[in-house]
Amino acid sequence: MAFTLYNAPQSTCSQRVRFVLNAKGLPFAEKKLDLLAGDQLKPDYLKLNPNGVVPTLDHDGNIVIDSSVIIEYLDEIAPQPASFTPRAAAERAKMRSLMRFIDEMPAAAVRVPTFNLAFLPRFAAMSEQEFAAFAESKPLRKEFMLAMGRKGFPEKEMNAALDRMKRTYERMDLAIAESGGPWLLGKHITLADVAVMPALVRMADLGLDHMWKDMPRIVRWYEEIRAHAAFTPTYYFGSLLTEHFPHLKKRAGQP
Ligand SMILES: N[C@@H](CCC(=O)N[C@@H](CS)C(=O)NCC(=O)O)C(=O)O
Repeated sequence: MAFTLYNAPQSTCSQRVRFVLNAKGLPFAEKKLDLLAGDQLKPDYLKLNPNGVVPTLDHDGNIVIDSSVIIEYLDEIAPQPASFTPRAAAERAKMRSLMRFIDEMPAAAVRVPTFNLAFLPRFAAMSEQEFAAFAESKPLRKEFMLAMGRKGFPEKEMNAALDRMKRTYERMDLAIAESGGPWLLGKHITLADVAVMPALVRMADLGLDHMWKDMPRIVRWYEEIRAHAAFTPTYYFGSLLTEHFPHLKKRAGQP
């Protein structure tokens, strides 16, 4: 089996896929796209992924797009040594409904503080025309870019995104309490844990992890996932925004 992953080091959606590949010990070639330079919008890449986003997985010529779909695909084709999907249908349903929630809530919400706190200086340097053309070129994210504009999302939008993150932690806390933890669905890590992981890592990277500091079940969950053998190879140097943008280090409490 040969895998090529088109992705970006700092992309949260890519990090989900790298985690599962690493956890399963599946070797993969990595094609790194520069998202700020627009590699994801080049015609050859759009033929693979018409959404113009990463990640895209090429498995022996089968092209699979969308990180949630890719991690389910990987778990189906390589269920050993470690399966990330519960055996019982009712538990699988719980996992999938959490994954839908995660894609709709934190995966989307985390983009607002990410863009406002990390990427904005790049966009602010563009002319109005350059920025409009840049937004126009994005098949999936045109409206998002236009809503943000060169000045960033307004405070109301930022607060709403942070509130959606707060509701995510509450949902995670409830799931862990119900399942007995330490993972969302109990004793075994599942794709739902992998799906939400990059959003929490991103919030910590942006210096916003105080939001769950008084939630011991989440603190423990976060420690467990950081201690997983797949975590370090997934978050190689360049995967965190603080490693790209020095102005974020202070926010994240780093020297
Ligand atoms: N639902 C998609 C979303 C993918 C996505 O939004 N990828 C971001 C990086 S995390 C991207 O490629 N952004 C490039 C852009 O907005 O132009 C997935 O999970 O794969």
